[in-house]
Amino acid sequence: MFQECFHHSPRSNWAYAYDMETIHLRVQTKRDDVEEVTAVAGDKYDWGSFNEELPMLKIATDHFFDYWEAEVKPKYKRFSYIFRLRQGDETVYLTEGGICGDQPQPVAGYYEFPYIHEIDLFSAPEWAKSAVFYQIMPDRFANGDPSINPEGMAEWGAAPTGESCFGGDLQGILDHLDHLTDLGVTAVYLTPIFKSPSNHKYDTVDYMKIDEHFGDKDMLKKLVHECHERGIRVVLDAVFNHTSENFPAFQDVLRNGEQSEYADWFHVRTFPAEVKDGIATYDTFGFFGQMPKLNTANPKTKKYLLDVADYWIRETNIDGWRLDVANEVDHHFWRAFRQVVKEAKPDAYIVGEVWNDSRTWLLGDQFDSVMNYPFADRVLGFFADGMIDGRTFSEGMNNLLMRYPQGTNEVIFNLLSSHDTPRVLTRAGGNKLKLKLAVVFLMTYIGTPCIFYGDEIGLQGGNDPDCRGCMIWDEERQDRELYDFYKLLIGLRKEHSVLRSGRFRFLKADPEDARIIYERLGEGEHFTVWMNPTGDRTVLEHAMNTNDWHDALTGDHAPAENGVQKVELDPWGYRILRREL
Ligand code: ARE
Repeated sequence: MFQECFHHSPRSNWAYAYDMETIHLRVQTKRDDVEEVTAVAGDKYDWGSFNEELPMLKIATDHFFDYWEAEVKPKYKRFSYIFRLRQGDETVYLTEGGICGDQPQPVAGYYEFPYIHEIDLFSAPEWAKSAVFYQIMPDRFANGDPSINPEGMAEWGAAPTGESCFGGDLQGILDHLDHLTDLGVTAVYLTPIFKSPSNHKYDTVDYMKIDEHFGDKDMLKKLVHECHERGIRVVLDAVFNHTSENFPAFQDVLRNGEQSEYADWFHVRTFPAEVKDGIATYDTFGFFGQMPKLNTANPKTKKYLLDVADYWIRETNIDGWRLDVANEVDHHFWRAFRQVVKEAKPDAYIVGEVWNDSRTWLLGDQFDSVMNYPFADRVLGFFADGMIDGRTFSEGMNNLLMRYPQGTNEVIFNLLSSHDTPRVLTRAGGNKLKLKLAVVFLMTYIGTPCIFYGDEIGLQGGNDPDCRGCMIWDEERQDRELYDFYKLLIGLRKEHSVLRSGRFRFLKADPEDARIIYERLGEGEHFTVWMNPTGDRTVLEHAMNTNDWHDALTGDHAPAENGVQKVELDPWGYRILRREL
């Protein structure tokens, strides 16, 4: 066996408490190398207990490794353990002290899970696990109150630019809640709404005031109330990494330099704070001098921002925060942020914008979730670009799944497009069939899905600002067939909990073949999804030892014949089969 490929670490995504009774253990081995992995566990205060053998299931395979997992339910919330790995007649033990040929006597060298503390559990709000999110850019959704239109407003529907405003506002969202209710979404994420000079509002001037072109606090309270009446939660965008250059504290620094009482609210490298030859003498978001970076480690700055987060929850009853450029703000701040937010509303949802591996923010002490852009990259790379085969796609998805604990995967914020990326239909080259396969995957995969406004009616658009076009409300100009498809899949996800919390596994994902089959397996239901991302009709077969399968969308019986399930698929077709357990 390739022992150098063995890996386990007694923490993070390798050993974690899934709930108060259950711990998940994971081990990595070289792909197709090891035949059997068994966890040998016991209570270190009861040496006679080390006879509990837990067979581990191979739950995922990526390009290099197999991943094995076992569930342990220790009697006293603690246990020690090692792993036995076997290949043919070779058996070795993987321990914290290294690799042994014989089972070491407990407990020297054994891994430990010392104790399951409820306060340490990763616990995201239950509602977020079954939510279907809808992202709205308020300026582009609907103009409900022309009396607060911005100066020089562009005509609704004109091509968006980096500067153009279109007059969308909170009243406009309120006026169109029926659209959200009918579509079936259960949560909205609004891009920033606080006072800002830009059309995107990611450069805040006043965190305590809603931008006058969007409405006011009472309008937000009314919108949140109406959303709640409809079972829709509301998440706002917190831009705490930086402010606008017009933010009063930064203006004071520009005027008074080092003497300013706010000098340490920012990261000024050399005074005077200024932009010289296009380069700022202070840290910024990116290289944007108009977005000075906040020093969130400064106790006064920290308190100011935490008070903002607390205020809007308590004042308007919002349900959570999306955290802008979250990975560039310090962890101490986010730990304090979580305390404040969960104190204000225990089931508030905290979703960070982090485009990369987010393990250090998802240990339970900071975020509940992150925007899963790696999911979007892999899914669109497979269904939209069509450049990889099923095996490569499964390797990418499995590698991403194994990055996080199961509880994190169940509530991670899965998206295909946002205000920062091209729209799905544009990414799919205008091919609706490719888009539909990506959306079927989004809605039947593990994690909380989010739809970017307008994707459901066929809006197109490339990179920012093209992806931020105005919503189309004339139904004659909407793609109503596509809308009905989104509505159908959202309804399917909401109806079947196995699509939210069931185990995900590829059943077919082969080299040189784009056709895939995957399953979602839960307590009372079993789903299999069959996909043909090719231009040819095909028949997929898979051994299925029961014939009580039905089409999950039409209800038609889909019996297996002689233990083999056969599914005919059109070019770019899919089928979703379901059976009761
Ligand atoms: C826009 C244009 C710029 C232009 C600028 C001029 O995109 O090309 O030069 O305008 O003002 C906001 C606005 C943007 C604006 C930007 C700067 O929405 O329209 O730019 O401010 O003024 C990285 C960060 C990630 C960030 C993206 C944009 O990691 O946090 O870049 N996303 C958030 C918001 C944005 C917002 C800001 C941050 C600033 O969601 O909407 O922009 O508050 C890879 C990398 C990622 C990178 C990603 C996208 O995947 O791994 O780290 O994200 O590409 O570039």
